Amino acid sequence: MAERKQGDQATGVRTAVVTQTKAKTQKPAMYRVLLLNDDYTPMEFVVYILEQFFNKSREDATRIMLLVHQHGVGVCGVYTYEVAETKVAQVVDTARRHQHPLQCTMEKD
Ligand code: TYC
Repeated sequence: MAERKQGDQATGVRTAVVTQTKAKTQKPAMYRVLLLNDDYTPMEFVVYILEQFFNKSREDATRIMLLVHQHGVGVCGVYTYEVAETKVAQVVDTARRHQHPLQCTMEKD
């Protein structure tokens, strides 16, 4: 009879070691895009911004706009860094072209 390796001498049960390696991909850091309230930007313009750049329905856009109006700040969406940066730039650029003081910023989620 062939000699058995250590570990299965008594029982004949063979064991194996399984090592789990760390996933090579990392989830990208995400950033919240925030709208800030002010006293001058028309409500309808804020709703338009939320529909146009954040793909919100009129109902969701109105709800977010009112939330910002009442609380001073609100989240429009959560995106990767480059997408969030682009959205902030589009909002600020569009607001300035329409001569509205609307402020939009981003922060790490
Ligand atoms: N407070 C503005 C008004 O009364 C409306 C407004 C809402 C402005 C949200 C900015 O992010 C904003 N016309």
